[in-house]
Amino acid sequence: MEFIYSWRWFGPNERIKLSEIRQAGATGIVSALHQVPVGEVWTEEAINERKKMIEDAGLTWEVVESLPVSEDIKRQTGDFLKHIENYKISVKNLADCGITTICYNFMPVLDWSRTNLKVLFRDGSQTSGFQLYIFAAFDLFILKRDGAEADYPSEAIEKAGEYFRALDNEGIRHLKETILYGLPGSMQTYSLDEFKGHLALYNTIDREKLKAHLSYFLNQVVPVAEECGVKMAIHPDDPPWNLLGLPRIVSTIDDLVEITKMIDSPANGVTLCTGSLGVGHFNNLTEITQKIAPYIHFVHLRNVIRDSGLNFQEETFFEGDVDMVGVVKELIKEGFRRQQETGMPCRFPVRPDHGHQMLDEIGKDNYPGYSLYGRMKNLAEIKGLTLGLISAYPY
Ligand code: DNO
Repeated sequence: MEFIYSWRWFGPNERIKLSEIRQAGATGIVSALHQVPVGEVWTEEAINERKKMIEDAGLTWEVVESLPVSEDIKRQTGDFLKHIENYKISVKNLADCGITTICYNFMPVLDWSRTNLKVLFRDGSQTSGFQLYIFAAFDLFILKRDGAEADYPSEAIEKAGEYFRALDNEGIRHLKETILYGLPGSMQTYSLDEFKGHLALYNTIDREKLKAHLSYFLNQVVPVAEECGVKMAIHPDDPPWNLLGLPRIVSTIDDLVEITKMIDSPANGVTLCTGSLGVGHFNNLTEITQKIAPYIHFVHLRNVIRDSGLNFQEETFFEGDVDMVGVVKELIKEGFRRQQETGMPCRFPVRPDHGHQMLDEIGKDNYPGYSLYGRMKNLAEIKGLTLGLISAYPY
């Protein structure tokens, strides 16, 4: 069994170039056509154009992250039927162009969320973090969401008040931007009013309803994916709990198991993201990996520290609450199991996820977390760990 050492590239407008990614040690690219509006078809022509760029640089493109699911599909409003039909066409087009795996998420409105995108790390590099009281300060005093008090423990509310009172206008603007920033995935930045409007559209959608919408989507799209040999891989929520009254349904082992049962198909799978799931103190990543192993089609590896008060910070690869060795061992066991079952080589696409901002990249512009050096370091650690553990198999 082997891993495809991959790297997320946002396309030709990104500062980090394919030639640098190749030197960083990746062979596979994970990319998306961010220029296509959500809900529209990815044409074969546009896919092939991106593919050619990647292959001309000596790399391969097998994984898409993400083929985005529109808000209409998540809410079942407006053009959702049209968007689902378009999604199916995009899946077919991607398959025809040689893509094997499609990562997507089902998080309403926001993709991943942080309260600080430039935490000064103990070694002088920068990382990102989430403090519940800071998030509460945004929710209670900037967004002023109805009923927000009920979502936070009283200590967090008290600390949020102190924190907010000490902020000047610049501090308020910065917090607002950090939370509403179009983080990669959604790529959308909202004004406060637009954001409120989007939240309001979920007023009548609770977890059960959102799950029903995901199930409907999967029952439409997965058969198409199965027929053309593509694997769908849902990305977990980051962080894995409800935010701002929005339901999140891909957060725990129970959620993941439930999703794999929404439609029984080899094409209905999961992206194992150790960071997103790992910030939940209730999630044990080794156990999760073991339990859902047959459904894992794509892997994001990064480490985090978290506490039971829903605070967390991104860590270096081996120093954190996620047992990377334990997780990778489970993946390798699964890889060998698949080989046994199918008689075919198993290749797991894996990528470093967010890296620290470090060395002379501090102050340079890139999507938060998507640094060159920090990810290069993580990729080297991933390679060493996986190759060592593969050679030590069986355990
Ligand atoms: C953050 C990423 C997410 C992820 C999407 C997948 O860095 O892990 O933005 O790409 O949620 O759809």
